[in-house]
Amino acid sequence: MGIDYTERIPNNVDLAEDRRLKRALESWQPRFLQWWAEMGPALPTQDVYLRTAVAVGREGWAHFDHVPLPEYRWGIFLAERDADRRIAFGQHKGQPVWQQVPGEYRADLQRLIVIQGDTEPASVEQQRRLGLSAPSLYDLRNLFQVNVEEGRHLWAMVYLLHAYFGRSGRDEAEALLLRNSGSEDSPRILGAFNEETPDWLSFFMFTYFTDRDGKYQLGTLKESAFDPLGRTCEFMLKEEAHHMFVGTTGVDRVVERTAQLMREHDDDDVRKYGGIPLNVIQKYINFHYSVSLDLFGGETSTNVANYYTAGLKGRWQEERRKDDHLLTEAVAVVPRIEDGRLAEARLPALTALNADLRGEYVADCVTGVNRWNRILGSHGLGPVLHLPHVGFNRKVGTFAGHHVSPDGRVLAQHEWEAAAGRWLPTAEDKTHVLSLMRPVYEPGKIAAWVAPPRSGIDGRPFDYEYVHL
Ligand code: BYC
Ligand code: FE
Ligand code: FE
Repeated sequence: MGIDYTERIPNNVDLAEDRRLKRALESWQPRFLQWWAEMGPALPTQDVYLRTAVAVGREGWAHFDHVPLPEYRWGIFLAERDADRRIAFGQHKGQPVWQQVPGEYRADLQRLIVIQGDTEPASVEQQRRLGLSAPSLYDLRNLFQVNVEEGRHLWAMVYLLHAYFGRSGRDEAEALLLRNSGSEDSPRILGAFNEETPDWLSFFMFTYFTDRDGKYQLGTLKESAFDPLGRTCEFMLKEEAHHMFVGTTGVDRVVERTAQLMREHDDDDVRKYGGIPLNVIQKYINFHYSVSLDLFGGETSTNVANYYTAGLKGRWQEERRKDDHLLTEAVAVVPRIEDGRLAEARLPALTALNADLRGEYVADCVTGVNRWNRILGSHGLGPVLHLPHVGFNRKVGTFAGHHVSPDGRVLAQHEWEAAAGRWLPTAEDKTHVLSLMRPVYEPGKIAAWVAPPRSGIDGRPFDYEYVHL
């Protein structure tokens, strides 16, 4: 089905056929736009070179053009329906997927959708001020592209809430605009989404590590027996690939620039040459990785076991797994702390599914670190960058309340306090990084702390006017 752009809300869900739903969403739309005006990008711009979805299939799904940000066509785009699709796991395995929400799973499904929906506008709020210090027009454009798509991901969840959850769904859709990142009274739901993203190194780390949690969570919701959720997540994942790209290549370019400066001056402390030292990059990795690990929930969780058995949330690449997809007998090994030491526990695999997904995520994160070390290697440096132990700096799950060093030793409180500044960004590190954040808005120019990208967007050169201020 094509996307209907003649409607006030572009969509491929036949919104025109459902007047009540259309009216409800059209009354939410101005509230969304008001939220965008108040909490979205703080830098005023004329227009931005953005991609907009024009189809949901494999080929040529996006169209690029200069668009004034508030006129971006946020819409509702679900991946194509597969009429033969069957539930791939859990107690309803083999049955046709659901086009409606079964009464007994209503509360759980709504909760998953609300948690997913809450993260999307949260990230826009966190990134609100970054436009004021963009290192280039190319980067500024990528920031705004990520922002409009996170806004669209909010639309994706709000559509489900309005279309399938009645009154309480509409109330939750309203509440998604009322909680705010970092707010004292009504914060966002998950920890990482109340942290600050005050500088561009944080932004690149966030899009690498935290958007990547999004990729894995969406991957599990894509498997859902509730077909509209599965289809909406499938299309979101397509957009998500660009967010991963921004993070991966963003950190690449910081590492590249740091390596150049280290070689040029034969000095590790590149601060005096306007760069970001490797040990500071490592601390930012440690921070963003550990808060993102918290997003997977506890290593043992009855919530996740129930979601799986009910068919609401599957595993990463569920259909490629070679087991019974029920996990009633299976056992998994998860880390834990026992008598002040790291140990392992054997548990029913069903209750360990958060740890299973986290394992997939960690393996993916390793590829980024390898890549950054290869960049260092090409300058005759390193490898020095690494991921800290999964127990490092954790607030959720088995490691919460313990102190674990990056190399995996359980520490006493005083040992942690004495060493934390070597592992996590200090006030001094943050001040230095912030001091480098001065906007560069001239086409083809770039800030001194980051290397230019290898190529532009949509075949355009780096010096293209991606944003008109
Ligand atoms: N912060 O049973 P447990 C994205 C709560 S990112 C605060 O282990 P469960 C994006 C938990 O809710 C992807 N609270 O948790 C990225 C539970 O509360 P209750 C977002 C937390 O349910 C970048 C209690 O602690 N999508 O898309 O197994 C930019 C016990 O926990 C946290 C999803 O997360 C935390 N970090 O798993 C833009 C998918 N962690 O029940 C967008 C939907 C746990 O005691 N969510 N708690 O009140 C889920 O699948 C699950 O809710 C979670 C938690 C994986 C988050
Ligand atoms: Fe998203
Ligand atoms: Fe994203």
